[in-house]
Amino acid sequence: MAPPPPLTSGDAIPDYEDLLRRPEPVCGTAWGLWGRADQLGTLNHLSPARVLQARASIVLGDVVPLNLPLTEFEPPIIAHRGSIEHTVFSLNEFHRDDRVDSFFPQASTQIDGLRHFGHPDRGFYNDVDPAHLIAGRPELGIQVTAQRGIVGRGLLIDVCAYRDAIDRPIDQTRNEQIPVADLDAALDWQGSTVEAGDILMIRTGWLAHFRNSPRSVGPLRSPGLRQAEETAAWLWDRHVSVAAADNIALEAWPATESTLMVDAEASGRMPTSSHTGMLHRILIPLLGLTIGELWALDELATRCAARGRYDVFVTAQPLNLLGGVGSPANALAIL
Ligand code: UVW
Repeated sequence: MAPPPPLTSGDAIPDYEDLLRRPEPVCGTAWGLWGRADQLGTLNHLSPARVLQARASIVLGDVVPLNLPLTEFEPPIIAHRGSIEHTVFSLNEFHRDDRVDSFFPQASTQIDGLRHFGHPDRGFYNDVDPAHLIAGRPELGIQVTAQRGIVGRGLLIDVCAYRDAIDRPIDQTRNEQIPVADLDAALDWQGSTVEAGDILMIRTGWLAHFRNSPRSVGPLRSPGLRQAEETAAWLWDRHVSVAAADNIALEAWPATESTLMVDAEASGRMPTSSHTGMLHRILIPLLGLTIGELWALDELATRCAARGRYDVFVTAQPLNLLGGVGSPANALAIL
């Protein structure tokens, strides 16, 4: 069956239930909605009109960087990511240059591009051939995001402060699943509404907890979004352009409480792994959602609470690395 024509401006974006009613091979996906060759996914929500509207979120002119140091996690929190080796050298006494080796772009505050995850049953965003997802090729590379730039209205959802306020603090020591009902309740509590195109920043409080606790020897755990289709639907139906959080994986980590299954693993065709049950597998490849992890949101939360509003102007500029998978976020909020 021929895929449906791409959306034109003025077309309504189908809601998540409509995506589930799309015909195969695009059932449950956003593939083709913005064209068969689209590489931006939900970043398409960041229209020039929305960037202009986002100016209304700048009230004070204060700038709050949202990035941890590149060397924040030493030793690395994810075992397959190493530590930066930074060398400063000079050609003469009055010159300095430098070099970074062993650089893992997702080792600290990061943006995950659309190459990062495929869905084991469905594939990568817009059915891009996985054989093309290699260094030096452009398909779904982070350079697409870099060349577009992420600019728009940001909205902090301080679910940590909300849960503290209702005397039901998030358990930072385990992979507590945060349901969308808590996001809605936090939004009500702080007096905010998600607008189409928002760059969502969800503060779980995990980062502050991790930075203030002695490094434990047990498995790494953090609270985060619940691994459920309901979470994907919530983000999609609000036309969120980017979903970022101050935790390890945006979603709860590890995904051991997940109910999400894929046929490839259920049938034994693919072994289970630490990716089993991850919400990443829906958000990135099926919906084309760019996600952010380990964003430094504590200072922003303090400023937003003092200002009495949680919408800000956000820019994020990933590295223009051809074929890159992820990147330091280089994100700023302007209040
Ligand atoms: C984890 O591996 C926990 O997440 P990501 O690869 O998106 O950083």
